[in-house]
Amino acid sequence: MPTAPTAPMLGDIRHDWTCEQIEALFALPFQDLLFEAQRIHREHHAPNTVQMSTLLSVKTGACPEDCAYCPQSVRYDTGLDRESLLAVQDVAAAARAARDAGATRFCMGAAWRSPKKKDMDVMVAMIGEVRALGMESCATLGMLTREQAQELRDAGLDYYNHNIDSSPEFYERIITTRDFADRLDTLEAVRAAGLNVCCGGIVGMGETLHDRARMLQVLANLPEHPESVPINQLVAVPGTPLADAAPVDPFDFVRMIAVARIVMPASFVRLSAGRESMSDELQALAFLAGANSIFYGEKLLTTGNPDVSRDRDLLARLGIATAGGNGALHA
Ligand code: SAM
Ligand code: DTB
Ligand code: SF4
Repeated sequence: MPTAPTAPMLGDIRHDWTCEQIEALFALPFQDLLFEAQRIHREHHAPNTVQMSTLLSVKTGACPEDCAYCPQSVRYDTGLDRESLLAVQDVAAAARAARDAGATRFCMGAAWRSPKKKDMDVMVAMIGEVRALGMESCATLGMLTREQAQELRDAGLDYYNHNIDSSPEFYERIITTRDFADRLDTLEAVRAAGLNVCCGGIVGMGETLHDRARMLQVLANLPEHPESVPINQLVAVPGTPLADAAPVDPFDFVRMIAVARIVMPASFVRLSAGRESMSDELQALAFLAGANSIFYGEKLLTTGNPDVSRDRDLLARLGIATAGGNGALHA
């Protein structure tokens, strides 16, 4: 006998979120929202555990794109020295140091619109070095064709980071050199190659609450949820068009993490850029809201991140252990 359709429950893996439903989550009293987020977190993840990735900019500055938040765009004078692609052995040494410091994933970023053939050969070699250290590998190199995504996968790449950054509607106000559909095309190519997807965005660029809800709606309604969802707080860099953007209300930032946790229950939600300026208490709230991964190491790509000693101290004070993306616990 056919059973009557049941209403979806909070905590179900769904791909049919309406924007109104997501906005309703944002409108919950703060305590109710955090309670739901933490409850759902515990249904899908080991509590009191975070995964740590270390970033390295393997090619810095002089990017042809005009992303208004980014210190690496060639169009803004941010005082950044332009650097050519790093040598493979230097990247291998940085990955080894990151592993020895406790990171389980090494993420290589390049300020490209998309990689060229000769860049791909070097990236393949770098990925091989990271995998040989027993670490998970991640790269963020701009737009990829299906063939490039497959080449990276064949080289042993585990994750590809490519953020949608904001809502489709707000996107064109922060980037004019590519469009939202380009981002989705690359995400599709990454998925088709069998790579894990790391995709999120930025809070604090002047977007509305509706834009934040729309961004999460797009992510949650992808055919598969990204395995990793970085939520960045804008690092307002002097010289970029967003240098004077108004700071985000810390509780609104925590709400963003909590709603991401609820709409993508099984994904790792990464408390990403912006931690250097966050208090320990705010970071603790973000973990309570369901964040379970961080970038670890003194630098993000070009801007600062908390010192390793501060992070170790914070995690110890909160009783949080570190774990690999596969859930394997480390010391
Ligand atoms: N060029 C590639 C691309 O755009 O996909 C990869 C590197 S890019 C720096 C990776 C991501 O870093 C961006 O999509 C954005 O979400 C984040 N990001 C860049 N600058 C930032 C800033 N000032 N504050 C917060 N997040 C930032
Ligand atoms: C992501 O979402 N955040 C990271 C990573 N993916 C590549 C990058 C943050 C960059 C912050 C500005 C900078 O350091 O240049
Ligand atoms: Fe270039 Fe990426 Fe920065 Fe945009 S975010 S300017 S594509 S490095």
